[in-house]
Amino acid sequence: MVSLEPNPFRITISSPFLDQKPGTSGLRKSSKQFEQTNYLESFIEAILRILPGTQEGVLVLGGDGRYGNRRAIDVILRMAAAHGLRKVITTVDGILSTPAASHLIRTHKAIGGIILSASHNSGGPDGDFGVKVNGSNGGPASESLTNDIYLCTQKLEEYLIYPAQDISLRNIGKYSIGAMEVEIIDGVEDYILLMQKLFDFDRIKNFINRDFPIVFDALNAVTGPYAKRLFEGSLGAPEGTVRNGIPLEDFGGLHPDPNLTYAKELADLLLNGDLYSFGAACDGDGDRNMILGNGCFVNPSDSLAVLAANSHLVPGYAEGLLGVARSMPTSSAVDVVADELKISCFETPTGWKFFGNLLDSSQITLCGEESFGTGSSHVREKDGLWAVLFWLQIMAEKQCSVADLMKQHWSRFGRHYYSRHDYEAISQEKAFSLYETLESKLPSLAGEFFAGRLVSCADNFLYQDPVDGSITDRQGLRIVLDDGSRLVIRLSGTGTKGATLRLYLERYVSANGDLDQNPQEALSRLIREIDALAEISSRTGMNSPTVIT
Ligand code: VG1
Ligand code: CO
Repeated sequence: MVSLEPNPFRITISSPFLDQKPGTSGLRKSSKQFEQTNYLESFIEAILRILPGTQEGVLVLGGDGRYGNRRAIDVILRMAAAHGLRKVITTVDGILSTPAASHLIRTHKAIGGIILSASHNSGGPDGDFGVKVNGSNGGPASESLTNDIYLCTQKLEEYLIYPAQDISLRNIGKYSIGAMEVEIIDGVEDYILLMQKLFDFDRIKNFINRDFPIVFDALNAVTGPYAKRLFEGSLGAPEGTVRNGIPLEDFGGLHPDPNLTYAKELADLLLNGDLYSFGAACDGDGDRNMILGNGCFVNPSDSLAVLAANSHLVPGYAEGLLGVARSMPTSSAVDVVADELKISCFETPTGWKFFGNLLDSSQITLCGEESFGTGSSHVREKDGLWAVLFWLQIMAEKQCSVADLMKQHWSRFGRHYYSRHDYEAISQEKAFSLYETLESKLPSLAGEFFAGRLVSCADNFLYQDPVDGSITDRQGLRIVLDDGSRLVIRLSGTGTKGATLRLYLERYVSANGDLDQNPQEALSRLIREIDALAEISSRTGMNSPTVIT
């Protein structure tokens, strides 16, 4: 057959370009770095060489709408065609949330997906860009796949790409590049259908429209179109329920990180106002969620525990949970629930990829991280809007407020006072030396007293995957005390400026103890003593953390 298309170009690259392995979820750098000649292209070349099944395979592609998305989609389509893929599925305007991408990969039996997002990092020409790679199970690429992609970038000499093509992403439709088909679909619809299978929309609709006004902040990022169709469409909430609902290239200057610092407007509405009974926000790519009630902030570790304890009220989970999992720094609140439900509870390193094997082998149904991430076996990513619907369904069934639900939970299971302190943009050198010095002190801590309690374990967390036996070590320093209190310190794998040090603090108070303290006060002794031991303020020169959750 005669092809009217020109052959793909071979572009020579001079030197290896990645200075370090991609972090917790993909490659995340400043937009400026991604604009360097052949930078994006080199990473994509490595992905397309390493991802199994590219010949004749189907790939899912989209992003959170940030600056750089459109150009990246164009480049990836042309490179995918040059690598012999049969088809790439992308979406109108390239808008695709991370959980929706995970769902599409699974339903279309794709070889994987490329999601263009730096998640909760800021966007725009002066912000960050990122490339996440997902495998055929719909989840973030495994450690070994990420490693192979990284090694491949170190010896690349050329990449393959088709010359520029004219493909509009404005409407749904089909195009071709060489022998490859490009299908542009509505990126929202399939996701809404999936949610309708898991939740009882009629009951939620009745509940929120009776006397339970809700508000959702999309922070000008990817969840806007999804949330509008869900809340203002299917669930009949009034127009205006979704704030900042149009994805903007620079997120309108907002930092799309749903926490009390960056989603301040929403937090004020709920914590200092009386207009709404429930508020929620998601991050740039839609996989994180923050839950607020009137006068009440829900700690994400507690959120996971509440979902697990009440899952029988949600149609999609009424048959019970296979098991649960949490990342190591996440509080043990869900462990207590799992105990009572008599199901297993796994502790994994930070990063969603570690839940993949447990979900795939049907050992768990729910999982979560302290970093505003909760999810289930319905996809292989954490899912922000799913968590919001889960909360709404529980409250619709129990006819109660967020604050009441939290009180009920603690008075049944006890309370895990919990906080995360982030020290952002400190120098790499200072961060590494602080970390290494603390690590060297750990062996002598075991059996000694710390903050008035005996230290029962002090180590650097090592994880052995229960399914494939693979070992991942050095996943965070932890000090565990004999009353269950825990202190964890790790360095972030998603920051782009210097290093970010994360300190996680946890203290358990049983159901008959004082459940009504301010978390920072309840944790004050641990905070003081870890600062002295790890020399955080003296070494960083910072008197307080950048963000407290
Ligand atoms: C952070 C969170 C981690 C999360 C990761 C990706 O990583 O702590 O729990 O899985 O971001 O989230 P780190 O290494 O910076 O602590 V997302 O929403 O950026 O995909
Ligand atoms: Co995210």
